[in-house]
Amino acid sequence: MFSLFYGLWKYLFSKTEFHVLILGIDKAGKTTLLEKLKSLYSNLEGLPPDRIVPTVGLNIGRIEASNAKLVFWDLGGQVGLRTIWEKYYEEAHAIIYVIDAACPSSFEHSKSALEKVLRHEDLRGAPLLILANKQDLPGAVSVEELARYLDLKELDERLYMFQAVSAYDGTGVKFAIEWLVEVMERSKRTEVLRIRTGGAGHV
Ligand SMILES: Nc1nc2c(ncn2[C@@H]2O[C@H](COP(=O)(O)OP(=O)(O)OP(=O)(O)O)[C@@H](O)[C@H]2O)c(=O)[nH]1
Ligand SMILES: [Mg+2]
Repeated sequence: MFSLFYGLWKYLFSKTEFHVLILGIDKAGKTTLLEKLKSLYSNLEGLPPDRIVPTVGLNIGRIEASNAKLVFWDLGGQVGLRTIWEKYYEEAHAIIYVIDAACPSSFEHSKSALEKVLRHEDLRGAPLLILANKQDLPGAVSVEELARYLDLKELDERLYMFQAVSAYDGTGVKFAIEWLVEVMERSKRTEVLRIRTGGAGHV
């Protein structure tokens, strides 16, 4: 009887905590996305876009979505700041890679930065969500076009998805997060991190 109660209690109250890295080159829209996530999923009002400045350190956001606790780590995308990204790789369950879909001149740069991320050993098996951001702008390319352009070879057996979003108005964001939670819950990497930290519900 006790174990039944305990099982129920665990089911209701212990939610896995997932660490999600938000990466991408500068001005892709990472912090705007983080603030939108806070507005969409918590009763905190995220910062409005006109108050967001380029990120130098780290912004952290915590939300609950699809019955899971998510901790987002949003890092600065300027060239000189990207060496900091690696420090967070080992503990990340998944990666959100944000691309300014309305700025084709930045695609090459974005592609090479992403390829470097995907080659890193510490991110092996981490699910990848690639966001074609700024869909509210008239010149934004579709996910199909972006995927064709990126032509990624490093994906191996990684779970990944392209999704069109606007961090401004929130289009596509909830769908993308639902997918992310679902794949993190069944990814081998989550299991590996859980074993490494010796946690049951908490990773
Ligand atoms: N129209 C439009 N503009 C956006 C969107 N997302 C971000 N922006 C704008 O793009 C610019 C850069 O946004 P940030 O969120 O600061 O970009 P970032 O990726 O965090 O940049 P770093 O912190 O320098 O790495 C800002 O002027 C934002 O208002 C979007 O979905 N639509
Ligand atoms: Mg930023």
